[in-house]
This record gives sequence, C-alpha cells and structure tokens, in this order.
Amino acid sequence: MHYCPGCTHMTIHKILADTIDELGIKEEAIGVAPVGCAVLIYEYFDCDMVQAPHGRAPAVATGMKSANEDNMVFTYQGDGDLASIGTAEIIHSAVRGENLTTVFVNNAIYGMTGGQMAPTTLIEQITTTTTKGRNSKDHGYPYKISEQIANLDGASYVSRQSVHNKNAIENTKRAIKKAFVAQQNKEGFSLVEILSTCPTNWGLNPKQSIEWIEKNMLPIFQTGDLKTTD
Ligand SMILES: Cc1ncc(C[n+]2csc(CCOP(=O)(O)OP(=O)(O)O)c2C)c(N)n1
Ligand code: SF4
Repeated sequence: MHYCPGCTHMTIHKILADTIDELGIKEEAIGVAPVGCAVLIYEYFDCDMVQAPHGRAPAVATGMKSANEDNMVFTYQGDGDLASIGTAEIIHSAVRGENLTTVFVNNAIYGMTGGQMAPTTLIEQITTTTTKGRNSKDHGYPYKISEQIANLDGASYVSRQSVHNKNAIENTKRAIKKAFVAQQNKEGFSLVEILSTCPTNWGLNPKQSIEWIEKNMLPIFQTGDLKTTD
C-alpha cells in the first residue's frame, strides 16, 4: 500500500473491505474515491470504484444511486475533502436523504498536500498553516460536521468511531455494517466518521499517533452513535 507507516487509512480500508465481504455486497457495491491520501483506494478494492474531484464524491455517488437503486454506493472521504471543499455536497446529500453511505476519515489535517490546517484541526494543534497552533480567534473552531448531519431529517444513521485499539476497531466495523444495512433498507443517508492517524504530518511516530488520538481527539470528537433508527 502507498500509505505512510502507521497511517490508519490502511486499517479503515481493511475494516471496510471485510464488511463488504461479510455482507456479500461486492457485486453491487460502487465506491467513490476522494482526492487526498486515499485517492488510490480503487487500487485496493475488488469492487467497482470511480474517483471524484475534491469534495464532490457525494454528488457523483448520487448519480450512481439514481442510475440504479440496487447499487450499494459508498463514498470514502477525508476531512479536507468532506468538511471543507465538499461541505455543500455532503450536507445537501444528507438534506435530500440520498440513500448513500459515507465513510469519513478524520485525521484533523490535510494529509496529502503537506499538513495544512483542516476544519477539524484541534485548538492549539500545530500544522504548516498554524505554526503557532490553531487559535479560535484567527482560525475558528474544530468543525463537528457529523453532529450537524445527525440533525438533518434526511440522515438515518450517523456515527463517530475510531481505530486506536481493538475495541474501537470492532465498534467501527459494527458501525459501517449498520450504515450499509440502513442503505439496504432504504432508510436514507448514512455516515460513519472515523478518527484516524496522520503520523507524517503530526510529526509523531505510529505509537505516539495512536496516543495522540486518545489524548487529544477523543475528548473533542466523542465517539458513539449520533443518530440511529434503533
Ligand atoms: C479542487 C481542488 N482543490 C484543492 C486540491 C488540493 N488537495 C488535494 S488533497 C487535499 C486535502 C486532502 O485532505 P483530506 O481530505 O483531509 O485527506 P487526507 O489526505 O488527510 O487523507 C487538497 C486540498 C485539489 N486536488 N482539488
Ligand atoms: S500523509 Fe498522513 S494521511 Fe497521508 S498517507 Fe501519510 S500518514 Fe496517512
């Protein structure tokens, strides 16, 4: 794989691929790849995949689903892609209640382009564009877009999970499965946000990156289901 050592995009790929296999939906699955470090996700998945311009995956996915409602359509998007340039697309897909599933990988930074501040960057987090740390006066606050989406009537299932340990990985798998089942049941838009590492741009080694999620991300981006039909 092309990812940096310790990058949990790889873990998330494995969870997602295993879930597709377990649900037996490989033939009808169509994934939409993002722009960002996961741009090459189509190299690793044995199902139909297309690639959308930065932030536009939900718009492309909407077309795929409209063409054939039996398609199981998912997008895979980073926080720069989904919560910055693609905010309009993701919010309005949820507003319209598009019957799609989104896997949203939040590593609190723009990974691919060299570690610039993302909307999800934490207060005091150092990035290449917040060299003294993000401060709310100049840069605003971390964007909890999943909470916003959970409040929309068109969203059926919204969850935030993580991959920092075995339990978290199991919960992530359960959540992705639930999101696909919501799509199978035609319940509307489903999204699973997953807290993920970026050791390279965080300037940490893989072990420290896992600890950084636990210490810094989990208190701000609390995990659990934000909306469910249960
Ligand atoms: C229209 C457009 N604007 C900007 C870019 C540059 N760009 C490529 S990837 C990226 C950020 C990716 O960050 P994120 O979505 O968080 O994914 P990560 O790389 O962290 O997984 C940006 C700004 C682009 N490719 N296209
Ligand atoms: S730059 Fe960050 S997000 Fe991208 S592959 Fe490397 S560790 Fe992963």
